[in-house]
Amino acid sequence: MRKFIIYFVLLITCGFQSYAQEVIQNISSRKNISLNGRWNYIVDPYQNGYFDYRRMAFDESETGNGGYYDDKQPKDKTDLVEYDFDHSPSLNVPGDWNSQKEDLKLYEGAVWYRRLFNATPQKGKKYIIYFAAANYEAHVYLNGKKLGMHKGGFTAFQFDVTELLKLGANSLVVMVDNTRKQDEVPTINTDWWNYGGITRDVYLAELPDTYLADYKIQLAKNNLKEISGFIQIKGNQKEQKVTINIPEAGIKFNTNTNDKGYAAINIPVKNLINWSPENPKLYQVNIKTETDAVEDKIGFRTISTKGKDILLNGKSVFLRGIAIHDENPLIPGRPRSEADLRMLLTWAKELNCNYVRLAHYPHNEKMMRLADEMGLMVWAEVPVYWTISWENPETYKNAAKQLTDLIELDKNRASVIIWSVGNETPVSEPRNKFMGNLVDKAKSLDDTRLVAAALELHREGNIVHVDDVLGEKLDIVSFNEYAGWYWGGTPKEIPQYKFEIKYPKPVVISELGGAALAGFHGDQDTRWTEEYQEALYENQFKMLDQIDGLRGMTPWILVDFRSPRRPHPIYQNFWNRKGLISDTGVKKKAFFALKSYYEKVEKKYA
Ligand code: GCB
Repeated sequence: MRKFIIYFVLLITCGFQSYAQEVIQNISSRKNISLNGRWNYIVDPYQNGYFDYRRMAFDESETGNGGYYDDKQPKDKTDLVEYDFDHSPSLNVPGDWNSQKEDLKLYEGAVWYRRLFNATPQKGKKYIIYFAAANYEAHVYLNGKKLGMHKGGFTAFQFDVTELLKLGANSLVVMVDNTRKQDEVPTINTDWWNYGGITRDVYLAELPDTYLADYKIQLAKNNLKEISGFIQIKGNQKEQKVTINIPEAGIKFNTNTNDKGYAAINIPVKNLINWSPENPKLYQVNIKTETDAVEDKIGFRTISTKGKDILLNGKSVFLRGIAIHDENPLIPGRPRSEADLRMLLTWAKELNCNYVRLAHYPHNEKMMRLADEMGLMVWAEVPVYWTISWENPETYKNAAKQLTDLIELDKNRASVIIWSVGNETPVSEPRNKFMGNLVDKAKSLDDTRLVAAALELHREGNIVHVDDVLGEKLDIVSFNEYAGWYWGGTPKEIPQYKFEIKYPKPVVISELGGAALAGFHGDQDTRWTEEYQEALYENQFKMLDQIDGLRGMTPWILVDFRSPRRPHPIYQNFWNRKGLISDTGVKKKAFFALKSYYEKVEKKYA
């Protein structure tokens, strides 16, 4: 009897806590229909649609029924139903709710989304529903049945719906909850807007029953002469012949997957044109199995460090970067289309950048593809930000999962050269362990890229020390440094500071900067003026040029962005004004200061 109870408890807890599966590689190239568009929604601050009046979750009840996901209409005139998706207002997907409805601008909590769609499922096919991101926690239901849940506001997730998909009308319901919580990743305190909702694309994809689930096709570590990686097939027919064809490079490679559906790939290559910002060459790559076929566009490059140098394809480079949030200031809100993303990267190119820091969380898969295409190297990051719950094992698991998902999804993008495991995390024993484990995790998942974190520094007089123990494990030294803004006096006082950096590695400064309200002018000592910000940049360059290992930087930040931490009614109005471009797209003076500095650096490294 006891055994039975334990079994039953296990069954229900596992059943109800079913998490999303790992996502397939390259969703947009599969046969799919888009589930973007207008979704009806119900705002649910008390989570009435999820819990009954005793606060028991409906989807954990005996029948699993009772929540808004049933998407019910009254059966007859006597029937009581207290919600109605059909007559509820709608939101655009992709898109956060805050920027679409004035009354949701500051809303944090649960919102129910519903999308009706038609399907014609075929026998012998597999169907998945794929969300490119929903912030923060998503509970997903198809035709009244729970598919599972996902945590993490910036990573993709999917569910197999082969069994539940109906011929004709289907109802897809998602409860998205963006409540901030101390033990989550990120935690309650950040410096960006907590945009909620289904913020990225949603797809229904049709796959063959046995399908190409994943692949990695990249140059081997430090080796311009070999493509290495793997193919992973899922389904019943695991042992298959596989062909990888890269026509333009004259490559046709045949192999077989084993009984686990796996094949390692090692392809010797000659005369490949290597991907670089100057020549962002992408090759058409066709992968064919006996049951499936996928096409991709992939660039080939190596990235490594040697002493204080960063080597791209074996050649020393300087990372002329800028930091970017996943926000279009002109909405303002989360980007809704590829054009929004392209606008941000076009600004970075105008600044003469060859590199961007996509802060502080995983950005859209499409952003990485655009960076590939436009020739921008990328620092990609997870939202391990400030004061995470270092001692909670669940928090670590969550952070490690988000890091894994980021690396798995974007591993074929040549643009991505750095995985960052976190930002400005205060040194302590539990933090060192947590962050150290994340570094090991990143390295175990991908040994071909660099691993970094934005560290903190401390000062003694005019000496700035960078000696965080985590630096030992990282490939480059990166830190956020706010001389002239949070410390260090006015801009002209900046050059007196000298750096003592413990590690003989390349230094890539992850943040520096100060704020200015576009159009506000004055002298160089007056805060918030464009002149102050410009002088801050000019004097930073004087100071930073003294660091002999300086190999790059990503000043904070490309564009002004919304933040609840920035209430000043005249200068901020809930915007962080450290952008080089204003919220209306106007370039501030500092934009041109950085641009001309980068022009000089570019010549030096040409
Ligand atoms: C930082 C944070 C960044 C903030 C920035 C600021 O160090 O990493 O997220 O927005 O400072 O403006 O204070």
